[in-house]
Amino acid sequence: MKKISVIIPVYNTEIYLKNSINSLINQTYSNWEAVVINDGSTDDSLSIIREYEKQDKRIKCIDLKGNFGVAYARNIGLDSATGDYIYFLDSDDTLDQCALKLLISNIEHHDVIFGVFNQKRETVNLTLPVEHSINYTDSDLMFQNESVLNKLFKRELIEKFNLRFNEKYQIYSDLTFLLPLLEHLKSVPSITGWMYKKQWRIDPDSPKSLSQSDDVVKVREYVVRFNDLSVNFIENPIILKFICKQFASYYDNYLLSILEQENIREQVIAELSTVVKFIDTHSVSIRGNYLIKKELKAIKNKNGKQLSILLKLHKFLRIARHSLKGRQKAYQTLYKHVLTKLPMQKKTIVFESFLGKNYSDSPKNIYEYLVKEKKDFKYIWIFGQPGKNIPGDAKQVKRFSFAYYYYMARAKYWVSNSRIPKVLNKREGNVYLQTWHGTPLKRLVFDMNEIHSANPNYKSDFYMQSRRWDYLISANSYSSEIFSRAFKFEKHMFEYGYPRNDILHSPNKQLLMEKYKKQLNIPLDKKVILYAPTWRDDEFYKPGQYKFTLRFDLERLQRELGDEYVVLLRTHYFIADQLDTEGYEGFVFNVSKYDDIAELYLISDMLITDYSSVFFDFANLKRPILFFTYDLEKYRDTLRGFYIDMESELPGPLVFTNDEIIYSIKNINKVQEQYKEKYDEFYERFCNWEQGIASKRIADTVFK
Ligand code: C2G
Repeated sequence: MKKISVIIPVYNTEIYLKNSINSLINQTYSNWEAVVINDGSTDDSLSIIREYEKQDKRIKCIDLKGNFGVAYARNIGLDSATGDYIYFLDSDDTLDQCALKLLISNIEHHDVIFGVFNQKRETVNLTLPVEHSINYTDSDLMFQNESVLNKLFKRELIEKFNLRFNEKYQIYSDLTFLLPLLEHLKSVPSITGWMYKKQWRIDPDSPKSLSQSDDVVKVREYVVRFNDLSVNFIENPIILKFICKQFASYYDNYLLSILEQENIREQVIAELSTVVKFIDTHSVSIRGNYLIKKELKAIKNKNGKQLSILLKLHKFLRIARHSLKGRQKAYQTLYKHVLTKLPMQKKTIVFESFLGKNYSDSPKNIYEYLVKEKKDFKYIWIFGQPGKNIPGDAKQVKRFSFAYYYYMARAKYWVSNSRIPKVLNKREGNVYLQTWHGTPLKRLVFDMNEIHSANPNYKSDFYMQSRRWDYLISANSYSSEIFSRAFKFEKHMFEYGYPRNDILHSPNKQLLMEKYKKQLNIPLDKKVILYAPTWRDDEFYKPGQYKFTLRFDLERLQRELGDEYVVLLRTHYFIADQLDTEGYEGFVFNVSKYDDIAELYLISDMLITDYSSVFFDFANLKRPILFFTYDLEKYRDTLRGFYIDMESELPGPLVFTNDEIIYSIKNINKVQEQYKEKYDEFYERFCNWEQGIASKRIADTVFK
């Protein structure tokens, strides 16, 4: 077995480093050594490396005692590597468990082999045998991304060409290592299959990576490097042509967007003009359309005015091309460039609850308060399926239709209980009331360590979307503290309880209960058990569509409890699976599609849930609650982690089997007695802000 030296430069990556090194330790190919170079980190990175060094003798730590840059750190790594092959890994990135095995078993007699990056930013989980294919490509492809990552080099090759990184450059040093190989390598094998996952540091917490450096600094270094290379290789037409072509794609992929920033445009033009002049005088023809050629000419002549006109035209064409990609893209383009530029409708409020799935939750109560008070506003409700029977004269609009984008763009007010899609940037003057949808039990966003959900960019997306919120509603002081931290929310928090719970304190409770029971055809002489579980982050078909398996033994429940009770089954709005209740008509009612769960609370004598926030709301009624937590360990220890101790702080017992459920229901009075004290404490802690007037207090403040 040949040995691979994996060179890992580290600078302040304590939050990613463990994942990165673990991904190496988990490799199916075991003959590797890691040379981990600490480049003067000021965080905890060094002690993390030292810890790994102690545990695994394949890991060697070199502490540079200062910050010398990634090029220097990698060179030091090369000097002390002893393997037959060299592989570079960045200390925030991770490898699929089969990465090294795939590379080494396919390199054969070649000097280099490379793999592709995981561009889609999805978590990879390859297992052997892996679906991959080997291509033998023109070596250009291996140089185009100008990166040494995910390439396995024979060490002999590195020695033969004395390959080193030029330490003059902070950001763009990789190409200086690779360039000497350009003429030597004719055809290089590459492997498809995502084996290297780049960490995108968009979370506000993460220290920025080198590629996220200041734009002007980046351009300046690029230009210096271009000039250096063009001088060094002036006699070498192949390399000259290559660096000119690279400049063209750098322009297209990066510089174009930089030049759109007016505040730095002049500086960037000044930097770039020498490069364009060079390309021109050496008459290298570079790829690019007519406009790009005109733009480069304007840059060469330092003609900022002309460049600005050309860039506008270019942008317009790009937008037009983008909007031709489908109806949604066209609407989004219109939203961004046209609809949000129309005058704002100062008296329009858009409401949405649970992503348009139903007419419910705090947005509903706030809306109904405004309607009842005959306030002078125009109301829009967003639904997946409009045509609902709702009070007032709100216009119902289909989510993602043209009208949706139109009203989202023009309305001054947005009221929503969950996130609004990323593409809908908030326009200036818009006021966004985020009602949120529950007191948290499960850890939220920035309090979560790892993300198991279908969207691996959950944290960064959430951060971006929540910056738009102007107001947030909190139902208790416990929530306020968590929301400020876990959402990084610093604006105004309303602390009057949840508008959605106003109904639970309504003086007309009794009348309403009868009305809703009748509407659902529930026999008035039967007691009602509501089962409302939550969703599981790791059980999904695709984002927003989760699986759920019912663990209730309906047959037994009916046999043992059917004379006295009926059961309402209510899945979470993320659940795509339909529950099969055939044969249990009259005993089981599937209310998963019922609009507002608060009305179900009202008619229920008892709640069974798991880790859903529903119990915080239901507790307002002071009725018994059971917790059917058959997967407690997984949920608590792997998926989310909880804010409160399920074993000691809940207002009801944890039950794990159908036996226990039936026993507890049959002895519900005893259960209530046992939990009386805990229930009172719980009520005091989580429900004592609720007075039934949250909708009024909030609406009167926000909508003027
Ligand atoms: N809900 C429902 N039916 C269920 C579960 C939940 O109608 N079976 C509604 C309730 O209004 C509940 C809300 O959706 O309060 C949120 O559901 P959770 O199960 O708590 O899960 P989640 O959507 O992840 O929100 O701070 C709250 C958390 O973010 C939880």
